[in-house]
Amino acid sequence: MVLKLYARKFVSGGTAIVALVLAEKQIPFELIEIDLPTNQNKTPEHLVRHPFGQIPCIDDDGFVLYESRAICRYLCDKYPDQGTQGLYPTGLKERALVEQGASVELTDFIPYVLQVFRELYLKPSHGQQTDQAVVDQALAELYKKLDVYEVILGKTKYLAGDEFTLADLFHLLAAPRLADLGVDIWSERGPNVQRWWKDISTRPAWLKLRAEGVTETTTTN
Ligand SMILES: N[C@@H](CCC(=O)N[C@@H](CS)C(=O)NCC(=O)O)C(=O)O
Repeated sequence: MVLKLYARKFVSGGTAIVALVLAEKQIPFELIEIDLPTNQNKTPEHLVRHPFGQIPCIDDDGFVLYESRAICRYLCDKYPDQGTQGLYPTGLKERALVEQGASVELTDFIPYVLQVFRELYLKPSHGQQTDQAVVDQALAELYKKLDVYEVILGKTKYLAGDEFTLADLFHLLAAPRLADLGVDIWSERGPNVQRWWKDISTRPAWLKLRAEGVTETTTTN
């Protein structure tokens, strides 16, 4: 049975990275659209799939999984020999380096992006006022972290070595949100960070996804 992706067509957040792994790995899937504005993510039926009432989640022939980064890892492990290779290497040290980079994304990168997103998007859309001081502080902290990325990326092409891996790919989760808010965190960063960001954010599969939205493919090409 073809894998079911419960998500939105709109490329954003966790859906963005899961859809990108599906595209990079050329995995057929059916898109079951969950509409957030009408709270389809909070129905009893969806809460069985995702107890936090969120998207994305998958149903792979009865195996249900939520949390976008966990889904990406699962898909890479399940389909090692198709599509883009090396996203989640199996060698002990290679994988440890990917997990190191993935932890950095989760603890040193995305929390600051989410603070900015909360202030500039979520609060205004709930009638609350943006606290510009919080935005400025979050961006200042983020830039200090990206200065460290600059050092790392001066030594290797990507975060976990010289191959594109999930450690890099997970950073794309933030990209649509920042772009939609008109927040450019990249262009004044160091040359290595700029080179890396340009490289990962212009991958053909990512550009196609951004242009077309999440588009299911139920057969292998
Ligand atoms: N940590 C989760 C976050 C999922 C998440 O925040 N999903 C958002 C959409 S991008 C959502 O479902 N929001 C609705 C809600 O939380 O009620 C993941 O990476 O999958």
